[in-house]
Amino acid sequence: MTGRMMVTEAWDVTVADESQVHGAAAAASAAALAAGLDAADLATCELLATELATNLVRHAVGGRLLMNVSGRGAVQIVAVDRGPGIADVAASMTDDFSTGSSLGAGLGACRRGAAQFDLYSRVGQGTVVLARVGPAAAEPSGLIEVGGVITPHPDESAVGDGFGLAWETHRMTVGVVDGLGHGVEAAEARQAALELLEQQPALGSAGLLREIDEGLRVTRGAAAAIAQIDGWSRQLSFAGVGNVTGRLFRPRADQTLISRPGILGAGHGVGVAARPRLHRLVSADWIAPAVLVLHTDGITSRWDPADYPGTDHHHPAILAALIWRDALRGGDDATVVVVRTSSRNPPP
Ligand SMILES: [Mn+2]
Repeated sequence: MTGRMMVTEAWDVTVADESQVHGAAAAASAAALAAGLDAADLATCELLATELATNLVRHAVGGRLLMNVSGRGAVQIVAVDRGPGIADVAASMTDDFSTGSSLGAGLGACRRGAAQFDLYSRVGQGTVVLARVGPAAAEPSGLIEVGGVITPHPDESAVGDGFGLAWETHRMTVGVVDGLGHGVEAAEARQAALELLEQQPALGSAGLLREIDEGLRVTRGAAAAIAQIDGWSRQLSFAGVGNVTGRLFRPRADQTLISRPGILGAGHGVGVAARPRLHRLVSADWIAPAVLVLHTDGITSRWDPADYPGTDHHHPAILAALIWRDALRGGDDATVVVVRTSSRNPPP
């Protein structure tokens, strides 16, 4: 099984009162159009956004609706809040659990409408609801699971961050890119980097960074980190330049993966002697259970996966959204991607 996926378009809608529900639905409809969804799926996106936004107003203390276009044919909608949480998740999914609104179709209807649906809640700490819509809503399955969230700089509609996946039978390549600055020119640099990853994932982490460094010379430049996991040798290789952070969590072997300082594509003036250092790789064993978190500098380092018990039984984008919620710096594009060994199919 091989595939490619690129996540580059994003909306971040604050929902604090009823008047903002309409804006959430409008953003969902824009995301559906950008993903090329058909009329039925577009209507589902609007319904989900309306329902989830209404829930944020009625049951939380407000929150945010994050929407991403996951390549052609898929929209991801994530509602995050720091509200009271849901004490009885199973009861909240039944149809007679009303949002108290004539508009509210209920979380049960959301689950039925979405191609993928997940909900994580802790009493006193808040809730994350994930819904994915569209014919391409399923991610690569198998031994490696990936999920993430991206949000734009608050003053921009173009997103300077992005992430891309390329997978073959035994190998998963994940790239997280932060185009320098923000806005349209940052988005151009990010796009150029992700297209290179899409075209030649077989190059490996260091080789891809070298290609991206070369290819981005005509752009403003970017920070990027590439992680490649070989499921046969159970090895992770990581290479990064600039402020994209990698943290690997394994039992008794947590590790921060260090990116080199610098800007990809800005190497015109850099001496030849400095270039080979780009190739530097970090290698680590990839043995279940392992969780790799990659994030751009729109996210601080002030988060700890121990604060989110039980997320390993949920979609990986749930953990990404929790980290986003609690460590967002603000005033920049932001990306969190979670890559992990499958909790459903542990390797023998
Ligand atoms: Mn940034």
